[in-house]
Amino acid sequence: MPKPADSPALTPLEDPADLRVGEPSTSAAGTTAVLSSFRHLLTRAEPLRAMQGMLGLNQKDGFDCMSCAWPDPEGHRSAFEFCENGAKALASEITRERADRAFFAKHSIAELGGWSDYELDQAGRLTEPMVRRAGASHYEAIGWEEAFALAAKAFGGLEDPNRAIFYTSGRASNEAAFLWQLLARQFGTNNLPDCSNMCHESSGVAMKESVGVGKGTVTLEDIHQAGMILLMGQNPGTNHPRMLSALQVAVRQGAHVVAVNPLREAGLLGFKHPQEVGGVLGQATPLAADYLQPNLNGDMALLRGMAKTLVEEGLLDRDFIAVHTVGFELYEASVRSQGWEELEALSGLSREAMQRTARAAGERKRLITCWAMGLTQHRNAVATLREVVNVHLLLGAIGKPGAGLCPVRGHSNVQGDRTMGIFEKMPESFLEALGREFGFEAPRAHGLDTVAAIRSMHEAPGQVFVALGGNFLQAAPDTVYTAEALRRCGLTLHIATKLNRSHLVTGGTGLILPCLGRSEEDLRGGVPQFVTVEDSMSVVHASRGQLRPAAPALRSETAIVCGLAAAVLAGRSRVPWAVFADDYNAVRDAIERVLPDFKDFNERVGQPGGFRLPNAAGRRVWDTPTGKAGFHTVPVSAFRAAAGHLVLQTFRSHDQFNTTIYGNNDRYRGIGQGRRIVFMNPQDMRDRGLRPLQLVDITSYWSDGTREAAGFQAVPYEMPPGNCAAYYPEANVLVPLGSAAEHSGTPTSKSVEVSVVASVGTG
Ligand SMILES: Nc1nc2c(c(=O)[nH]1)N[C@H]1C(S)=C(S)[C@@H](COP(=O)(O)OP(=O)(O)OC[C@H]3O[C@@H](n4cnc5c(=O)[nH]c(N)nc54)[C@H](O)[C@@H]3O)O[C@H]1N2
Ligand SMILES: Nc1nc2c(c(=O)[nH]1)N[C@H]1C(S)=C(S)[C@@H](COP(=O)(O)OP(=O)(O)OC[C@H]3O[C@@H](n4cnc5c(=O)[nH]c(N)nc54)[C@H](O)[C@@H]3O)O[C@H]1N2
Ligand SMILES: [Mo]
Repeated sequence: MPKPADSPALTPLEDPADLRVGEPSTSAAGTTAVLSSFRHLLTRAEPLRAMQGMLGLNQKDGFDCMSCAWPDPEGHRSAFEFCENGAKALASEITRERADRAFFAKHSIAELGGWSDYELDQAGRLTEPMVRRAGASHYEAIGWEEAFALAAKAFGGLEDPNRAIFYTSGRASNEAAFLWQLLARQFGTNNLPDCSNMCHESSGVAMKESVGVGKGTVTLEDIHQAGMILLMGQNPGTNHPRMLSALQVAVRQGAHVVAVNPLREAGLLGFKHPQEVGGVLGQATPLAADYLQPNLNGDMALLRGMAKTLVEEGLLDRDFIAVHTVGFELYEASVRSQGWEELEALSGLSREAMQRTARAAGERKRLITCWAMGLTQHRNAVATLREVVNVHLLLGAIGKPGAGLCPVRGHSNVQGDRTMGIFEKMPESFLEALGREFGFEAPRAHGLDTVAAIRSMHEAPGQVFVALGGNFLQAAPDTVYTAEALRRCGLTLHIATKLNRSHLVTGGTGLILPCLGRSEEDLRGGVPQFVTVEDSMSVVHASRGQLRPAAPALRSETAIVCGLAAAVLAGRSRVPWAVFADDYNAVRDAIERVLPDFKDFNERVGQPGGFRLPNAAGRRVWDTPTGKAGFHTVPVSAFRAAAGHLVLQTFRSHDQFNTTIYGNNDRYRGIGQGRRIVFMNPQDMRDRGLRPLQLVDITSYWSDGTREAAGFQAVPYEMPPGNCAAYYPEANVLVPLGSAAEHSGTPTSKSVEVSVVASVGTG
């Protein structure tokens, strides 16, 4: 039976009787997706608002979809340029429900802790600043100026600026993010952990070292023209649905699509275009012509097997290798001497499958590899991604039409936030330019990333944690430890649109500052302002909110950051915070002076569709110490669990955006009304004597000890033996804080060693 969790930090249990399990789908989208879009919008928002919102989403004069970072098409855009999950994100933002002062007076923090994440989201939009004063059981309303003063007092009490932590989630606009990092650095710290630390950090590190840029090198046009597309560790049907239309175009123009995923995900198998007659009639365009199901973290071995085949069969672009690369001889020798048996054992794939994939790429040459969290959240993620690059270098498949590297970003502006300086170790050139523009000395010592910030808050009590968006508690690994870290802070402050569990685990004082959402009109002194974002393919464009704000007291993120900065830095700053709060053109002018790639920013971003930032690797210019692209030679590896244990990945259902839960279904995987699920190979279940839907307890193992999660149900699902999967954030209690990717520090959310046993008493 469901009972409140013993701590507000933990997600409550579910009633196991609710869970429904059916057959997984073999294609994504179609009319069911359209109906689901309308259902979410119309049940949650006023009909007129829903219609206005849908018409503004992703239009050139409208606002950027808040769901993912997939780019918008350049030419014609249909009147409904969004997907089912974009519609759910919009519905969650424009909901008619309000979490106002009456709501917080009625429900104590302890009571709210017993609510599910779904219920917390259903509470609706925040309407005015709220404070939880030390020892209080409830949040109460507080004025903006008083809230800023309270925050300023907490900052003022810190003995060292490095006791302040400025977290950023990737939905923040360029303008808000730029001012946020400026506030942090003027306060005196580079402590700017962000969601990227838990997301594509490994991609950035690997690509920067190998090819000199940390961003994807392809455009949407390249995807359309590709000869082969390798989709690795990604579930676009759920997480980047608009990508499916691009893949459909590519397939129709002859691209060979190969999916690499331990699970057979619907959106990789086929696509029913909801705006095409065939799609509406239920005809799916098959996407993946070949589907490889490796072990979790078996990808590096697969890629090494591909490289071995390319080298041994001479399927190489020798001119490219000679002109553009270093390190080929060493790499070549290493892959030649590599044995197939080890590659088969680590990947879980046959030698034949690896060779087949390599030959397909070798014949076509124009290879694009797309990837997301399935590659980035492992111990050897950086090495795996450098292996992706190795394969591309062998083929010369970078910096030419229809070929290149495509890390598919998550949050709609996570890439832009990095460009704006949200990074704990920005390069000297940026810090120097920032200091010059604003007349101060930016701190140079590297700051804390997400994992280091959690440790720091845990070890040294009394710190100040402030967050520009996001849900730090639920996004971070090891929920129990992270909750304790937050509780030990003097102040926790969240700039947010919606209530979430992070707001329920506060430091001595807790503040929630409510902001406008992307869809909402942002008037400053009567003048409408717009913000800018950068998509996964480096296109910077404007986003103009159009709807009436959810409540009159809401302020824009940009204005809140300015208000906070003015209070915290008081007389110490020469930045015109009040001017910036009311004139985002002035912010963009300052950005232009700090970042050379943003020349004529206001003018260029005013053009429909915006502009693309330069990408050196995309032009075969290598911004590396050697001036060349580098082969990277390290021994092949894969994460393995001890005998009797399994490797667990934590992933997303179809009804969530990260920690925001829109519903309890996962339609494409055939799941209804349940999230506390562990998907297991049927034989692994039999070996443990587990019946379908049986209640189980999961224990995770790491060198620092074990962690437990109770009240999960085992669901048989086709995947290689030895692997299993559970939803994020429910399973985050199991992810060890100490287990982070080498060189990037990303928590290894896709390789957690676990044991799964029947719950006591449920035999
Ligand atoms: N609707 C919706 N859209 C979103 C999000 C959302 O939550 N909801 N989140 C956004 C964000 S921030 C991000 S980062 C992206 C996330 O987008 P994804 O990376 O697609 O998200 P995950 O659900 O984590 O899916 C990981 C996929 O990789 C596979 N996988 C896991 N481990 C491995 C592995 O070792 N090897 C291989 N080959 N495959 C593996 C899983 O089976 C799963 O299909 O989506 C963004 N868009
Ligand atoms: N186990 C496990 N953990 C993971 C992952 C995983 O795959 N497995 N994935 C990781 C990844 S890829 C990511 S990106 C992180 C995500 O980590 P975060 O970015 O911290 O989390 P979100 O769930 O995206 O944040 C949702 C909250 O953002 C706020 N919000 C929404 N819109 C706005 C807005 O417009 N402005 C402001 N200021 N606030 C807004 C709302 O209050 C909402 O509750 O989680 C990581 N954690
Ligand atoms: Mo992400």
